[in-house]
Amino acid sequence: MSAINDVTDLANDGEIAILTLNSPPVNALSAPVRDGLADGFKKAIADANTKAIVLICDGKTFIAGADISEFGKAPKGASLFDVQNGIENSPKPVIAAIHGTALGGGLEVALTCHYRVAVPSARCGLPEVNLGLLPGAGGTQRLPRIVGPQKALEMVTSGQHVPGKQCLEMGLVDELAPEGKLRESAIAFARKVLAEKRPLKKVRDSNEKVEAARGHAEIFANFRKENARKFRGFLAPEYNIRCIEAAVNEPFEQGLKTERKLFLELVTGSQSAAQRYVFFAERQAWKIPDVPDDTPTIPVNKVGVIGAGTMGGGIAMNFANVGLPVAIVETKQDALDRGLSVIRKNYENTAKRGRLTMDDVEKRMALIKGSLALEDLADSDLVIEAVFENMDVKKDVFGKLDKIVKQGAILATNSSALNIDEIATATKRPEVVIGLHFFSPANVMRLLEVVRADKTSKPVIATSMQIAKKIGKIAALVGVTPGFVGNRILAQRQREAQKLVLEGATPWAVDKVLYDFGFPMGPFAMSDLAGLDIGWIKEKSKGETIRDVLCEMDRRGQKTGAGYYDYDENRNAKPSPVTEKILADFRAKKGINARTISDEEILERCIYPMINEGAKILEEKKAIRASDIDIVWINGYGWPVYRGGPMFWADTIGLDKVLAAMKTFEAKMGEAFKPAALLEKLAAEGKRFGDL
Ligand code: T1G
Repeated sequence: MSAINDVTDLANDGEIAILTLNSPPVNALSAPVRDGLADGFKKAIADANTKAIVLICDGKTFIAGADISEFGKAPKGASLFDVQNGIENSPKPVIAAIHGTALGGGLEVALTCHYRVAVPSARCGLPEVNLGLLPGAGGTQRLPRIVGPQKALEMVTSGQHVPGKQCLEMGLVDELAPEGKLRESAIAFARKVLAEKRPLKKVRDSNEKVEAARGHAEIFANFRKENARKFRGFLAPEYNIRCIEAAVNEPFEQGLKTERKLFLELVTGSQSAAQRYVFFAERQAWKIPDVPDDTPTIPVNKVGVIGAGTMGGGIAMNFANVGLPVAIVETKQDALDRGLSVIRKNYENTAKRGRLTMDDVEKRMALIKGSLALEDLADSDLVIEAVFENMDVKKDVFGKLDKIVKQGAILATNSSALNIDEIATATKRPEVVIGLHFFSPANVMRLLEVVRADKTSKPVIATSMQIAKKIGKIAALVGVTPGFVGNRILAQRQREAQKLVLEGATPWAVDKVLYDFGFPMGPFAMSDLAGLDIGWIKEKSKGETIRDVLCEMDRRGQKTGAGYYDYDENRNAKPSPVTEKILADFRAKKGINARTISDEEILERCIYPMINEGAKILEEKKAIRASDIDIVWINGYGWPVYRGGPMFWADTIGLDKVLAAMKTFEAKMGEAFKPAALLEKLAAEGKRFGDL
């Protein structure tokens, strides 16, 4: 065994050279790794005793792509293309031995090897699109030559990680090795290649599948049409499609040039910068400065959920999905039956879409036990309360749990806004009380706001973050403040959206500005979807707000066929002359002269107060870092990921610009636009939230 450099070793097993990478955490193609590969292959190829070469990685995974942290920096070390050409043009067979994840540049390197062997648990993919990019090292030209253009389109625009067995079926790998026996299997395979004098298979030369698709432009037209809604606002998916088109319509080298040109456009663009920021922000969010990784955690093997409504049911599914038994408690049998049947229906729908088997459905339902007695939660390690959003109701439940549930268990509330410190006062063990704020539908939405109360212990925080990761959530630790981070910031946007409509804008004009900005829908369409009568009490309604008037007229949203919008039988929304009349009457009653409001003012008044509130949240230390606020808004409130989140976006447009506009609005509209001290300070110092 000889060290090529700090991250690369070269050894021989007889006539087989084994080049091993060891660059934790994920053997990313950093400069040292590229140098190691370049020198290692040169040495092995030059060694007369070596007849074939196996490329393998130590650690948890094969190469998981280019080193994302190097993007935007001056290139150093060997170029990836030179490394790949060195491998592909090797006069000796090169076999890639894949475990963990061969992703992005990692799979692209493997695709320049002549053969690939993988363990079944391995997964291969080109997920660059999730970083606002495309596979820029030949992946868009080589992948369709193996799996065909259609499958290549699906893989590069979804970023899916394809399991080993499927990779074998698609021809992405040539053989599966038994788990734990990858190295010896790859060496044996290399010997087989030599013994059977198999050719040096270059993927670039296998053109059958791309030639077969030549002249079938409908492949791409249909794909674009089928995915138009999903790809809306993103640049990268379209650029990936163009590269696969080039693979079909252009010779390999020309296709590589097209890929390079489009890659450079994306990597220097704002969308990829935002999505790369989000990649690291999602990983930063797990790190809590005063709760180190070695903080002891509480074993959670049994979960209790109180309330089998929409939230309670969804929450329970998260735990059953990862094999944890859940007891779900309701007050009445019919409510319990209804809750359990909704859970079963959700699972059965997922099975109908082929993402679960009926056996999976039964296994998960078997893990969810219904109950009418809180006492059945006595032995739970974690109890999550999801009852009606009322402080007295919650304190009553926590008081009861305090008497029933075993010591050491975590008592969590799914409150979306209430003061967790106050809820904790209903118990004698506030140190185990924490907020676990799920988002509806709780079994689908990725975000979990973990709300740390004053007395919440570090083991409870560490355990809650760990559980969040286990159930596949993106968690952000936030402090106790009304509405926590997400809803507190949302309130700013909702307030301004309502005011803009009073001043003369139409609900659909406001919605269009935010929809075009990249949100899945605007605030008024969102309200119609959720129902305008949430928290509305008919007896107390006095027509004081637009919503009151709409609800009094039984325009309660999609469910009544009308709200702010009118809806057809397929729930398609269209602007409503009735709502326009209601608005005009309402303004007249309030003595408001409607004015024309520009899209720019609508956007600034809806977004800038959100950024300002984010700054206040940071000032008050209710969020650890600005990127956590971005993670909350991207994963819980539909902020377009290619804009990086409100705080990142503010940094891209310039805090001085946000501050200036806030001051202008403050002068005209008062205190609501008073700039946060932190915003003033950073703008004055020419700094960004990202510098904090
Ligand atoms: N570059 C740099 N750092 C990376 C990295 C990468 N590609 N992948 C992971 N890390 C860091 C990550 O920040 C974290 O650091 C640690 O590794 C563990 O990651 C030319 C242009 C491989 C499935 O998109 O999907 O190739 O927080 O917490 O959950 O065409 O990481 O510990 O300091 O996510 O076990 C394409 C990205 C790149 C794959 C492992 N590749 N990575 O998941 O660990 S672009 C990707 C992942 C490219 C070429 C193009 C996942 C993983 P820290 P982790 P995990």
